[in-house]
Amino acid sequence: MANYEDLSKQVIAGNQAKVKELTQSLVDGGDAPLEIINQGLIAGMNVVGARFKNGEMFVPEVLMAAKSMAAGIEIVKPLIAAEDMPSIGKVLLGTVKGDLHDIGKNLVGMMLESGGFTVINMGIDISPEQFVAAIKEYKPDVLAMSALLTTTMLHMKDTIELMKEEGLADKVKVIVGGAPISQDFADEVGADGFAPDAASAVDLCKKLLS
Ligand code: B1M
Repeated sequence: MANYEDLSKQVIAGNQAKVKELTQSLVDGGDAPLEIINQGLIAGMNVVGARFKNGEMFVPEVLMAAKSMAAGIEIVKPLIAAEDMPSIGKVLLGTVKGDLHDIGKNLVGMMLESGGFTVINMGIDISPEQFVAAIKEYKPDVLAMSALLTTTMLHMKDTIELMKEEGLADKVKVIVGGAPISQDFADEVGADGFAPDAASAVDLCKKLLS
């Protein structure tokens, strides 16, 4: 008989096939979809987040775990009404204008989803105007911007300035991250927070929305 602990362990191990098998077995056994998500899939990902933060797990393993969790969610999702899908907030995510790096940004997105957030991932090379238009369209709780280049990180400031001009700055929390970004830089550009890694980004969003 499959159980939540086994499922969590397979998420942590990044074993997609096993996660699918155990999730399906729990579904067939009549377990509630939200219990499978919260007690099995998300519980496993929470362990991954903590281990990643402590340097006990590394990027490839975290990506495998996140993909495994997503594979489990895919099985359970059709059984849940859209409005019942657990979401603790909506995050609009993108890499800034002129910047094509997306590995870290996607990791942040996966960890946020694993942590219970709804994520709208806009992709790469997103201009301040595109961010602002998407804020108006999707009304997120948090705007999360990633930059990997010292030449592109200044677009974070441009985006925040444009949000201020459009009267959106008080409505949406802004977090920034990426290899060249620091807390000092975040303070300088007027962001609400900085996260050095994907797991910290989840904690930061939870803190900002609490
Ligand atoms: Co580029 N690149 N790259 N590159 N690249 C760097 C960033 C660089 C440091 C390499 C170097 O010179 N040592 C350097 C930047 C120098 C600088 O600006 N100071 C550099 C350069 C110069 C360039 C080009 C200009 C090279 C050229 O063409 N001459 C060019 C620029 C293209 C462009 O963007 N316009 C370029 C291109 C590329 C590739 C396309 C080849 C490829 C990107 C592929 C892709 O992303 N799909 C690439 C790669 C892979 C790298 C390195 C090697 C690795 C980046 C990476 O994915 N790291 C990188 C060197 C390095 O960082 N060691 C480098 C793994 C990833 C998990 O980490 O993205 O830091 P990272 O994300 C972390 C945290 O930063 C944080 O969480 C993640 C971990 O948990 N984080 C956030 C990230 N975003 C966050 C957002 C948050 C919170 C946390 O909240 C919103």
